[in-house]
Amino acid sequence: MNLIILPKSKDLLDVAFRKARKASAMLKSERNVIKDAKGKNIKRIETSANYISEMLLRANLEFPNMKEVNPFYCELMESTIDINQTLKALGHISAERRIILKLKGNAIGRIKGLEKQESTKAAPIVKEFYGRISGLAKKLDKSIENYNRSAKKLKELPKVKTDLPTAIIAGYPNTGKSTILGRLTKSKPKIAAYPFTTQKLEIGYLLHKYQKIQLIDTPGLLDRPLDERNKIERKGIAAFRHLAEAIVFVADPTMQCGFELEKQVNLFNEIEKEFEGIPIIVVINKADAASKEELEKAKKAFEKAILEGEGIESGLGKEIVRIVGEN
Ligand SMILES: Nc1nc2c(ncn2[C@@H]2O[C@H](COP(=O)(O)OP(=O)(O)O)[C@@H](O)[C@H]2O)c(=O)[nH]1
Ligand SMILES: [Mg+2]
Repeated sequence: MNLIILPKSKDLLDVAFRKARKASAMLKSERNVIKDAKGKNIKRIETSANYISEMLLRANLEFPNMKEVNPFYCELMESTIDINQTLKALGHISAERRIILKLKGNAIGRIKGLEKQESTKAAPIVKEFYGRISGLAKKLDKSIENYNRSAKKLKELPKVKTDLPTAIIAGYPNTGKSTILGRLTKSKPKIAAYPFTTQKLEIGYLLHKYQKIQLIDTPGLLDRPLDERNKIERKGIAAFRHLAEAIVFVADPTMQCGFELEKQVNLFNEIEKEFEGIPIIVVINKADAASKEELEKAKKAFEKAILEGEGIESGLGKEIVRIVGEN
């Protein structure tokens, strides 16, 4: 997500006042003393207030509307940030912004109302205005901090396409998931960080006729038993339910991956339960390297599986397109 990180109040004010000084100095001097004082001091107020207001407004505008967020991201947001606290911080920021704009209007009004002989009264009005917005901005620091903490986390959410038909790849480490993704999508996968795992998602796109299908490998997520995860990680895993039209489960019959077939079957059963209703395509990979016995055993364990070794594009690619690509 593209979100602004707000400066602390001190920095916000420093920049605002510097911009105000500059903008007012850029105005050409007026011969008429009161006109000159009014023009320059109003410029200082306008420039400083508008800058702060724009920054604060951006935080509110850029933050996603929770009612419109895609369910996948919604679930990820719920498990990575405290949404209520963040919305409260944004509410505070928005309220203070409105007060700053009101103070701006008042101060400008007072300057405009000054009489001819009152030109020296303009600068003190600005000073008073600066003092008041400084006080207001400082009170915002806690909310800015809370908002920023969430914004930083949201900025790190993976950029997956929620509008493309998508298949998620699962299976124990070293069963060949990345290899399959690479072969199916032919281009180097995009890498995206995902909360709850130190590893990165690998995202590739399978092109079939006019259709583009998103394939996501999920190292660190769907590659070990779910009961080893804490509640928040489970939510991060469950979020894929909103994204996946199909799951590709990769099994390794050779034991080269280091996990017995029974364990792999258990993981399959867990995933099937977790993603109930979403079709799972099982791939028995490394068919080229497996012995006859290993293959037979794997085929028995996973009925209806697709065998893969060489020529992966053929069977699996077609099956993904058949299941995922029809809508
Ligand atoms: N013999 C054979 N080896 C494979 C096959 N697919 C992957 N491998 C090897 O298995 C190892 C793990 O593959 P990788 O794609 O990184 O597995 P991942 O951890 O599931 O992503 C690598 O050394 C691959 O070269 C295959 O079809 N046949
Ligand atoms: Mg991998």
